[in-house]
Amino acid sequence: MKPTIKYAAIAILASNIAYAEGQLNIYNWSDYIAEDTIANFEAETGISVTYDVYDSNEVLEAKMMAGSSGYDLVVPTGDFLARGREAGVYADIDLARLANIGNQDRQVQGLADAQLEARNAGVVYMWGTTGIAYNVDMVRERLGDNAPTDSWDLILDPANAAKLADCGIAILDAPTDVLPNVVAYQGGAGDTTDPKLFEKAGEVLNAVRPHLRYIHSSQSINDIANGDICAAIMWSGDAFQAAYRAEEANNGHVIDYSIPSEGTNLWFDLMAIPADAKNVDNAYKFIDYMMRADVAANNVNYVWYASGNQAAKASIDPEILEHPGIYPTEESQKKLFVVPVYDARLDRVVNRVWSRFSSGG
Ligand code: N2P
Repeated sequence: MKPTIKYAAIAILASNIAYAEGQLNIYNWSDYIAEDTIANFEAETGISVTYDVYDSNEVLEAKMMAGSSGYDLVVPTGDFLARGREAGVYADIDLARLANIGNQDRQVQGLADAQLEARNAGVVYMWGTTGIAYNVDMVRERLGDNAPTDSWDLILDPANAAKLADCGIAILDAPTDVLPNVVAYQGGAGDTTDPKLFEKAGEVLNAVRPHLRYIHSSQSINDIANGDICAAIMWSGDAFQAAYRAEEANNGHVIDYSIPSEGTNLWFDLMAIPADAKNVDNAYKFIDYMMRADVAANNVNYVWYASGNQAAKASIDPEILEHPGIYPTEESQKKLFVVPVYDARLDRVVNRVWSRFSSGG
């Protein structure tokens, strides 16, 4: 008997069955899906998935604008999807092909559709806020019991930033998630399109630049969980993933997240199909699979972001559903704004202000 040959034959047979339905190339945010989702989808559909990740809308946008990315399914934030659509790099979604579309949270999908001025641009995967993640004890040690942990002051006031510099501050490398909030911090409207307010926001950031450890959009999850940084401008779910990792590691670090009282942006990430996607049928199958209530709930329970799926709520961990940092209270909702789609002129200002800041002020 030659067991190895027998096993090899089984393996070949299995792989033929498993991948008989072709390929699907996905490009999604890092730390944004449950560990078993892709394997479950492959096992159930026989589609072979290549799954790559990014941590920046700008990186995704550059790939989409260049074309021939090879991706069939991507997950841009609403304002970036809108700009991509203007440039013709995304296909409309044929909602009639999605059996599970009725599971979507209509209110959330409606807000995203309003931002995009379209009903068929994409399907909201997750949504969230941009806020402040902080190490409760490290911040208290340096700024006292009345540390302004519920205000952008914690990081944007240079006096506070100077005191936190030794334990480490990080800011997202995401101009359209950070600059509008600096505008709001200065008393302006977060959904402004006035270039002058962005120039001023850049000055506020430049003033705290010397006190920052780094500007990066995914490194801070592990760093704050491990106590290597103590305060960060972060996206909601990433902050809770960090809190969870610290808890799991039992390392003594307690991480919390706040939606600043001055307000913050509410964003939506949507599943979308590039105009030049090759495996369009499989992209639809994937979107529909992700909209299944059980699949959507499993993802939320892992990534701690709010879901675009209403039907999933019955199976989402109550700790997540009831958490004001994940599903904002009515009170804090009043202070939330959606970033409008910037035109080319404002986009240039934003990029200039940001590169001055990120390259050192
Ligand atoms: C996931 C980050 C997604 C939020 N790590 C950005 N909109």
